[in-house]
Amino acid sequence: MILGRRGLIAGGAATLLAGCDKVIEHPGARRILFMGEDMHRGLQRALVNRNALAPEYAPEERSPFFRPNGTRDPGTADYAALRTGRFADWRLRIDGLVARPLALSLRDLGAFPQRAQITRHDCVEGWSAIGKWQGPKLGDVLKAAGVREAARYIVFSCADYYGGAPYYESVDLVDAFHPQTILAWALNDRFLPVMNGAPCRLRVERQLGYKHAKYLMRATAVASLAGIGNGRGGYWEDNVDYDWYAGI
Ligand SMILES: Nc1nc2c(c(=O)[nH]1)N[C@H]1C(S)=C(S)[C@@H](COP(=O)(O)O)O[C@H]1N2
Ligand SMILES: [Mo]
Repeated sequence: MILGRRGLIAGGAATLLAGCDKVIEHPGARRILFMGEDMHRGLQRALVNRNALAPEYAPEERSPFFRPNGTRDPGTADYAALRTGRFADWRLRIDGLVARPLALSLRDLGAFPQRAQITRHDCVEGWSAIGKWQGPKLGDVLKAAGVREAARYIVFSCADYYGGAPYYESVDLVDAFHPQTILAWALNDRFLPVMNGAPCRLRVERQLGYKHAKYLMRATAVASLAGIGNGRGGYWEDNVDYDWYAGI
């Protein structure tokens, strides 16, 4: 990076700045970056754009059935036990580069301010579905955990294995703190069905479907994706060469 992160945008939220190397990797942002005097303003605009909201829909636009894709049931003994207990013993661990590691129950997630949003899910395989999701903002949960300065990404570990490898995903802090990025525990005003990721899945509405990790077990703040899986930031990124940044 050319400028000091701190000097870049006066008063800019650390949450925005933290994702900024990744923004610069975007070809458009790179072009803006080298436009000399406009550099500062251009970068600011690039960051602001990443915080634009995904479209939201009316209740009657919801799909009658939110079709599942990928894993429909993790099928492990651990998951079966959690499911049998109606997820009372499930905890979402928030750890890594945080000041206060957390282990959150569904009740804990419900105690955060809630956000509900009716959005369209777009899968790379060429289908989409509209549903209403509810849960706390990931950003609020991360603030409660106290994400450290050095953190650049949040890595989500899931309960399921896909083709033998654990499903995982990651986002940078721009997406992590996006107002529509939530830890959803409800779909269409009911607890998540198992096929859609019970008890909790990520909704990261500016990204394609495979980034929306289901069956969440753990969210880890890290400085680098190296050494996690094959180091490319997610199951599909590692195995099928999907883009890490799947912005829509
Ligand atoms: N843990 C986990 N998360 C996952 C998947 C998966 O197989 N396992 N599939 C992904 C893909 S490709 C899509 S399109 C969506 C599907 O979400 P849905 O099953 O609620 O339709 O979940 C994503 N998240
Ligand atoms: Mo997908």
